[in-house]
Amino acid sequence: MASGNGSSAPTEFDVVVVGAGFAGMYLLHRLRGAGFTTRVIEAADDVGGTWYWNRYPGARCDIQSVDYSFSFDPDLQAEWQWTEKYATQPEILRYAQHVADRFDLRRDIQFGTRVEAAVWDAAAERWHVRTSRGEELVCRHYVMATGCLSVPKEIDIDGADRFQGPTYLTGRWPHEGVDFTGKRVAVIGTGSSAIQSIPIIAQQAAQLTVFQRTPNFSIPANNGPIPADKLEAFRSDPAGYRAAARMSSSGVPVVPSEQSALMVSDDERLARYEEAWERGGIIEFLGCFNDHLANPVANEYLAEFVRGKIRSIVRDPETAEALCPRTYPIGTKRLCVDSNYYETFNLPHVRLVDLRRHPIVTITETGVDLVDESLEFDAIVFATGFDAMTGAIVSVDITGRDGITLKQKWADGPKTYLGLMTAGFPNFFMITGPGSPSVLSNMIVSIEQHVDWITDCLVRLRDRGMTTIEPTETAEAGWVQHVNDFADITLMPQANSWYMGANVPGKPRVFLPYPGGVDRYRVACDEVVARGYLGFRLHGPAGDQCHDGVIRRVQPDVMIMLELMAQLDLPPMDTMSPADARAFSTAMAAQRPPGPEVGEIVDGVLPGAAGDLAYRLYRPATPGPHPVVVYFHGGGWVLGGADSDDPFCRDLCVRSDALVVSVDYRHAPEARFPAAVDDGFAALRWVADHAEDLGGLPGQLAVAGWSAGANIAAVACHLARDHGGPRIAGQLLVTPVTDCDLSRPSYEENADGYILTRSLMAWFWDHYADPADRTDPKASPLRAASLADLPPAMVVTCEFDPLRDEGVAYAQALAAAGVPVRHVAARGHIHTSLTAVDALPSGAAYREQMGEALRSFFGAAVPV
Ligand code: N01
Repeated sequence: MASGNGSSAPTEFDVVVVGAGFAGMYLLHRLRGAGFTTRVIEAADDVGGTWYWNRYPGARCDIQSVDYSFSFDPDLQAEWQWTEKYATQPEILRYAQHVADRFDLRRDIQFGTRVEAAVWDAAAERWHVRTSRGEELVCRHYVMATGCLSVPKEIDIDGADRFQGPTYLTGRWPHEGVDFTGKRVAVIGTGSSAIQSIPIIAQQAAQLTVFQRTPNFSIPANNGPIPADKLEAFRSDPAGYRAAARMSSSGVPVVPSEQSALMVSDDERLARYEEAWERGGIIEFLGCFNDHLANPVANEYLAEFVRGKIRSIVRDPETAEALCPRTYPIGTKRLCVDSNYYETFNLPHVRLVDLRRHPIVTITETGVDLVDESLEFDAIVFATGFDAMTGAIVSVDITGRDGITLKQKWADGPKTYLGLMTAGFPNFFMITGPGSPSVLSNMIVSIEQHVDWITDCLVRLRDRGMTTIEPTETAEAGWVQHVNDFADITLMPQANSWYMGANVPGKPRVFLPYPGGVDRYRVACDEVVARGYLGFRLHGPAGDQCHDGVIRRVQPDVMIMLELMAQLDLPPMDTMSPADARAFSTAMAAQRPPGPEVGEIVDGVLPGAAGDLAYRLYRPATPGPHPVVVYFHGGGWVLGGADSDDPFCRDLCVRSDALVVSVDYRHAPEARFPAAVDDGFAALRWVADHAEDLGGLPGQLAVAGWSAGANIAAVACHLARDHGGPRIAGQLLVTPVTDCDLSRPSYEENADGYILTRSLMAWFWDHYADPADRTDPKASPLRAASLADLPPAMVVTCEFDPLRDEGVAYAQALAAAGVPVRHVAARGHIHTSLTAVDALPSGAAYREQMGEALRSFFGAAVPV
């Protein structure tokens, strides 16, 4: 039973929580309501967390106050009135104190106490928690609600402790405030904390010198009363407003733009930027087009717009240029929100020192020595940031199963399942931990979601007689992979940001928060529960339970595309006539990005097996002659034409530096098997014979194809081997059809939901070939009597493709027959995703390998 008095006697609780910020407070409230005995340990002498410690002048939230407030209690929502659009630190702290009073939270919070260590006792299934007061608390569940930006980064500037005057850390500001009147003040750092405090310090100081190592992008807060439309939207339907926030990407109910910054005129783009600049809001500003964080060109438009604003505000051109960020994409470091930051540099007593040009040698007793100048100060403010996301968690010595500490486990970066738990540490939870949306979202929304998830979890465990819960290694590794995959399709990893741990010397460079959005994240967390706590091991007197698995395996950009397609509710192609299916696929293709520029595109006609066939030639921009790739398009032998894989052919042309000749063939059902392969072989021969005329290198010929086109490419290699040539240097088979057997496991696993379904594949086969013909090696090359003496191959298969296993089988059969073969298995991809050039960035790495393979077929020095 809880004593609730903070006495030194060992005391047992259901749950011990570290931290009494917004997360710890709401968790205490929920756990109490669910009947769990709970003790919260807090280092400060009151509630508030971040807003208790960060009292520097000008400290405000960069999320609007209406959004940055609890939603769990309608009465609390109704009674609290914010005074400004962006609340000040004192007002937010008052709000936290009001919440503590209103729900009588303080009686279960032990203030002025740090947790120093926590050790898991496997036999007793309890955590032993030691505090700075020498107490030992015992609990079944242990929760770190310590915030993401709560441990200041160590000051890593030589001589920092030599300075004889007062020094201040923005994250540990004196409660009584600081009067800089008449003082010569140095501010080191230009992150959010500095950008907010500099204009206020400048109002008091006699001289202010700002030391900047890396400039930040900042937009004006345009603070004032809460915008009337926002207030009205909230007041008229608080529940609906909060529900929209929970299912938004950022935790703020903003309707995101669906338009690319590249798809509008320069004037329209600029007008949109001006409007967003005036309106303010980091989410709205970055989101005024949908690709600022994904497309470098779009990003640079926005970055240059902000640089233009800086130049227009700051009068001294040299200072203005120094304030313009250039070394990372905008938004990949937290965008700052300011009130008169850039204007402050127009004041005569304010100076900017660009540390890239004038580095600090040391801090001295009286000031700062630069390489080329000594400066004297009365006070120094360090606005040097935090050991973000992991710093506070590993600052407690946490020891899990088998004596492994969390510091050891996270030596190469944090590993969590959903940012909520970590394998090897049963019954240990984190609120807004690494791997969750946390700092990329409105923290209050993310805090409420985590608290609700954890409380519901503990209730379910109790109800079902389970005493421990812990993620499996498989589930955790899968989630870490998913977070990295998501980060990799954005520009975020390009910055040396605290999101990457890059601000702390020696910290592993890992993307820390989950970049997939609050909405998707919530869906994943709920799905884990709905699937019987997928990826968690539950244990207790009632028995053991483990549904092991990975919650998100499809590549994130592919997942988003599938979500969008599901919303469109398109009719299945296999319910259409071939003519309608062709019209439909042509209409879909018209929506694609065009693919890269090539040197030249030429359309022509060549003789097929029974009449003329169209071809489209893609010539590299480099000087020729070039090796030649004969390419066969996908489309299940029913759809498509010489130009239907245009973006992919352009991409192959650029990456392989080869001439790509995409040749058409007769389609089913009008021309059934073997018309397509006969045409394919005839086209191959014609191209081989006319290579020089086309600008190709004679004898430097390869084939490539995708899907049914890869089937034709593979069969063409058999026919060339068996019927006197031409000599083929290599075959690139992308998700090939190699066999007519539709019962392989990949057909079972991926029967539905990944665009190429089992029924669509059956529809293609039915149009293409009679059942009796399908086992013919010209239809099912895997069934050929021999695969020996075929050209070297690259076979690419996709994890979520019904055709995966027959592709794997073909690669294995080629290898067994002595053919040099490289099999590339594209993790998390579907049948159609690798050819979606520019639409799905996660496929680019595989296309690069395809380009390398083609070059290697022609003898270039690249590994196959
Ligand atoms: O910290 P930061 P912050 N020598 O890490 C510089 C949130 N927040 O406290 O970039 C010289 O952003 C460092 O330079 P560099 C918000 O999420 C929110 O300002 O490493 N300089 C950088 O300029 C924010 O992102 C609000 O080259 C050194 C600065 O110190 C996060 O907290 C307000 C240095 C640190 O900037 C952190 O913001 C405040 C060295 N040795 C904070 N070491 C709002 O809600 C570091 N620097 C508005």
